[in-house]
Amino acid sequence: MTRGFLGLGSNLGDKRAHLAAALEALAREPGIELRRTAVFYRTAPLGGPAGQDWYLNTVVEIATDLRPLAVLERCEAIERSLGRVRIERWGPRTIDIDLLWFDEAVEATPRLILPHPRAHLRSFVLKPWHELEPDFLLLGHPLAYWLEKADPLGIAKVP
Ligand code: A4P
Ligand code: MG
Repeated sequence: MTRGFLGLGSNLGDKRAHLAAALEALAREPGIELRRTAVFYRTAPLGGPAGQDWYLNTVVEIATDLRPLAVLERCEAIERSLGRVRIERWGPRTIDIDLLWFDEAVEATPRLILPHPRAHLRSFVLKPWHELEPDFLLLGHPLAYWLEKADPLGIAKVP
């Protein structure tokens, strides 16, 4: 089994419900074992259109025998299934699922880059990830090292 981490984010509508639905879908997904979920963080939007709403972000640990590209495809299918139900046309996305890191996997195609090229720069990823696994080494450094250098975005744990 390969171990991996996924980052989830929602900034439209009932964000908590979208994250919960995505987590349920991941847990149901054949071939993917959802192991641990960090708490949800309310985070200030990084980039994107001005006036964009705040995000709810979290990170999960999974175990799988699927290849990373297959996991990406499953995650995209989950994004689509959630979006189809309730998204406005052309509106911001209800759920974004990023592959952050997979055991030893290094990929660099336009379709999939691993480890995720921006994960180490983003406190909305690093904070929940650090909570799940404080000793994890990303690109040779502990998450706390990256967290110190990351964007100083407003971030608050959601009770
Ligand atoms: N792709 C390549 N590597 C990966 C990977 N490791 N995981 C490709 C997921 N996708 C990967 O992604 C665009 C393309 O990246 C896909 O075709 C995929 O094959 P997308 O999810 O369709 O689009 P996106 O997420 O809007 O674009 P992008 O550039 O990935 O944006 P980010 O970096 O994900 O940023 N602020 C806060 N506070 N919280 C957030 O969650 N998220 C974003 C989106 C911006 N600001 C945010 C947050
Ligand atoms: Mg993305």
